[in-house]
Amino acid sequence: MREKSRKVVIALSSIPNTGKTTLFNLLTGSCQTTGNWPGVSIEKKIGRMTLGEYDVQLIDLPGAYSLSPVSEEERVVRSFFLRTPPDIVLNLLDGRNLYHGLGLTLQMAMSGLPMVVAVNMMDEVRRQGIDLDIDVLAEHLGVPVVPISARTVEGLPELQNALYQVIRHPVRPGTPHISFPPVLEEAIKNIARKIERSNKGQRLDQNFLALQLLEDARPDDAGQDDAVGKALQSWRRRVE
Ligand SMILES: Nc1nc2c(ncn2[C@@H]2O[C@H](COP(=O)(O)OP(=O)(O)OP(=O)(O)O)[C@@H](O)[C@H]2O)c(=O)[nH]1
Ligand SMILES: [Mg+2]
Repeated sequence: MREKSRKVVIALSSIPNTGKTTLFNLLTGSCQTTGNWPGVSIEKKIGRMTLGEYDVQLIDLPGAYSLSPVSEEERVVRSFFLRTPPDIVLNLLDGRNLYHGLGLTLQMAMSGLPMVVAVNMMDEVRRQGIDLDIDVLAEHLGVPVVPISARTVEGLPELQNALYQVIRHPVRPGTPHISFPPVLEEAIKNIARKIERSNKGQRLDQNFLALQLLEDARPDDAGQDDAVGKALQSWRRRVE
């Protein structure tokens, strides 16, 4: 963590329509700037907030179902994570339909970045009599999970406290291992090694970054060097 300046970047990420912007407004109040993401007409919102002694920059990402880019929003989110990984991910789930968002949550966990999960819409969850086991979710994901309602402000101090604790003690989520066909496993291992040597892996899990780069057609996506680019090209041919 950036101890000296005590500046921390937290990215707010989820599938569309889970309440990111509502929560973002709640957390950052009037300390916001808006612009556009590079090259697209999608709004970029950055806000400031204080957590204890930390000066936090909160980034409100567009909604994305996964990091495999299908929509323009997903391309923005993917490029953000690969090029400028934040210190912490605040992943939001809609408590009325948890499973819908868990695919992205899993990818976020695989990124290796420290993460806090907030289960939003708890007012509706309660009204509809939905039974959620937050502890089981936290146990499976290996990260703090906080039930909140961005509408009624329920759970806000608990969420702020969870974020503060993760800033102070950034635990990487236990990156879940997903088995791929042997050729893909080999490709990931090989590319991850090249990334490690090039020192451009930053805070991201190298296997995660290798898989992401392998998946996308543009090898220059994360500003990788030549050796990584070449490995990507040849492995992509073999995998295909
Ligand atoms: N009942 C209830 N509604 C909420 C809550 N949080 C947000 N909403 C509503 O959910 C809708 C979507 O909220 P947004 O904040 O725009 O969601 P978002 O994740 O930013 O959406 P995208 O940017 O399109 O991905 C809005 O109508 C909000 O008022 C909540 O805790 N409870
Ligand atoms: Mg939004």
